[in-house]
Amino acid sequence: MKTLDAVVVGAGFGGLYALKKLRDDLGLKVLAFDKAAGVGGTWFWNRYPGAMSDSEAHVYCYSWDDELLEDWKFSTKFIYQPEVLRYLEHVAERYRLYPDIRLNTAITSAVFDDGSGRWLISTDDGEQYNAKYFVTALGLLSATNEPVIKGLEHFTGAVYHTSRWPKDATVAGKRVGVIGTGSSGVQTITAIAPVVEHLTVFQRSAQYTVPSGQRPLADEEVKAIKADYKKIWDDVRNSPLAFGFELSAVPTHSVCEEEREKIFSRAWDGGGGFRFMFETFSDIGVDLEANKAAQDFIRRKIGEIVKNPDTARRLMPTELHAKRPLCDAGYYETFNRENVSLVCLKTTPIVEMTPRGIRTADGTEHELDVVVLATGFEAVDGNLKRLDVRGRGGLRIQDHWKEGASSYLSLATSRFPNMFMVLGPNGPFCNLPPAIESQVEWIADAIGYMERHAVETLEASEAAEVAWGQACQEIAEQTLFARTASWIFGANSSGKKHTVYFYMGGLNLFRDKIREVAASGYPGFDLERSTRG
Ligand code: FAD
Ligand code: NA7
Repeated sequence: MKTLDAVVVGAGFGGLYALKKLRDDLGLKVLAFDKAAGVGGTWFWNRYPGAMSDSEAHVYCYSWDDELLEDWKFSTKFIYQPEVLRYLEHVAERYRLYPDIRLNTAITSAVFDDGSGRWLISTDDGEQYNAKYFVTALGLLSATNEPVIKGLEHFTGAVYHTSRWPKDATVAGKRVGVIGTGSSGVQTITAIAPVVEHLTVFQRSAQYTVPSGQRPLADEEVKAIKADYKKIWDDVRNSPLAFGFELSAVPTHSVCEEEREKIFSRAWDGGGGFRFMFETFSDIGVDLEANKAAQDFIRRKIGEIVKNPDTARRLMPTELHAKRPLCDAGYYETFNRENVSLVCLKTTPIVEMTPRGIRTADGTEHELDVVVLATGFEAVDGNLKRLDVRGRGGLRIQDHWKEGASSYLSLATSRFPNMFMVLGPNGPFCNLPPAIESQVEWIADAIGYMERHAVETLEASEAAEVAWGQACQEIAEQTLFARTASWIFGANSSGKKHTVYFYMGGLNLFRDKIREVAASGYPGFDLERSTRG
């Protein structure tokens, strides 16, 4: 058994920064583990064609080192997967993190030992570690959601989940079926349609998506952003969504119809799903009539773009526009291509997979060479629940969270002392790198405090956890997101509890809250001090 101060799991945005903070700022003996063969997390795994951030490049990065910010070379409005991956590899290289990262190594169990007050951690290569701190940075969109489809094993073609896309996968010239039309599906469909022989899209829910407006950035634009970076990051950290633009303060129906149309059209032409939802008007996410105006605008656009009226109708969502907003590189236009067809699973569900393809309820066998599962993730708590994690008295995390995942401030959960979560349940719903930074910095500060004050264990109290969960629930209920089935509320994968998984009060207020807790000696946490020495 090897002895460490801390174990970090995950080597994406969260894990890399946690390793750096704990090792370099606190001087702890730390190792980070990732089951992936490289660093990058999300951006290591999601290599599907068209994979791209929908946060704008200049705010989809770390902000804690001015030199790193200066060196960050982005040349487009949004960033494609290979570029984000290169960035994170560069970070690992630049801060000499690799020697303390064990790749291709999954943590299989983490058990809190009540006697010693330490975590006993096992890996799939048979090693065991003993550490005071256990920091999870397992990702909130990382545990794949694999649909259960009868006969999947009989299919003789290839099956790829978007987030496990093999490096050598080819779809060019093939008959491809894509199941799922969330962000990953929309990006994949739009990217592969021009190169495949035939594309069949299996749509469960029609989607609201707007153009991304992806474009190259001129050198001058990048220079101007960099010159203004201090203010940009101050604004990001002090804004609810942290996406680097100002949220509208104008209610949808405070302007006349003509003006409304103009504002929506400008946002459509400028691009960006979050901008369309939050920069146009202040109430699309909370007011039914406002939401309907946004829905109607997008439905009208679908009607204008898609030439076949029946296809257009089937692509038009009828639900609220209140899932994570999507943006695309010509998604609706894709359905004007002769080699693309649309199957609506609500009217003709998949019955089974056959050796040759997918059979739907109308009896059609859709012959395919490749099936792409763009079916998303068991979001937020998926990876933690797939691990054997046990807290005080051997309590399994699965049992602790049987009524739904919970946390205090998304950072910790009761009965799991010294376990800190980056992007744990009920964390801020926003552009994620600034949320990750805020959380990692809080965790490092808390651990630093423990080290300085001889605190053996820091543990969220049950009461604080319950109160935080209720606060998150109350805030979420004021939004329309709570009334729409999506991964944000755990409604996308079977067997998952539909409940609140995010703090929708904004990153700015979240940061205020966690700062205040740290500054006032960690109320809501039980601290056990050392009786030794
Ligand atoms: P991840 O990057 O998910 O890293 C978690 C790591 O934990 C993984 O590498 C995984 O292999 C590892 N791991 C899990 N279990 C174990 C185990 N048992 N043992 C060892 N290792 C383990 N967010 C935004 O804010 N803006 C965007 O534009 C955006 N675009 C996205 C696009 C896609 C396609 C996806 C899937 C997500 C996107 N996200 C976006 C969310 C994205 O996940 C976060 O922005 C961020 O990358 C999360 O970093 P992380 O370090 O917390 O987790
Ligand atoms: P999402 O947004 O969860 O989308 C998954 C899609 O797959 C969505 O259209 C689902 O339909 C569909 N789905 C899920 N399960 C099934 C089954 N069993 N059968 C048919 N269709 C299914 O995941 P993404 O990967 O696209 O995006 C996740 C986030 O990553 C995204 O928001 C970005 O932040 C990056 P549904 O709409 O639920 O009816």
